[in-house]
Amino acid sequence: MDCLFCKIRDGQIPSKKVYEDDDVLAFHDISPAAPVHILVIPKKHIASMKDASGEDWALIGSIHKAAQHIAREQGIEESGYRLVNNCGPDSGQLVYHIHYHLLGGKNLGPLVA
Ligand code: D5M
Repeated sequence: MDCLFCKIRDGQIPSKKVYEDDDVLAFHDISPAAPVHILVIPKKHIASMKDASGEDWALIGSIHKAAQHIAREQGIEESGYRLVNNCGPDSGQLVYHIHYHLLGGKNLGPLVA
């Protein structure tokens, strides 16, 4: 399977890791849209949110838990942050391995300008 984030998970492509546990990995986005821009992914390959089912929902919870932890470590817990998942073409999803964008470190403004 030719998946960019599986290759990052497997260390075949370098990344700046900020968090890892048995189920979840997080690393800096290569093209940051905010002072803090971290991608939080399940280690399991799930292409998109529309493909999640069954035991995957526990993984989604683990991603949110990891994001809370990372936000605290990054010092953006009090100022606030945004946790975004893109699903499918209209969302602009580019990498088909579920990921959440953790964005913060500035006032992000309204979601849709
Ligand atoms: O977001 C996919 C995100 O993945 C986008 O913000 C760029 C990021 N990206 C692409 N390649 C890399 C590497 N190699 N390291 C880190 N981040 C990367 P989407 O929601 O699919 O549009």
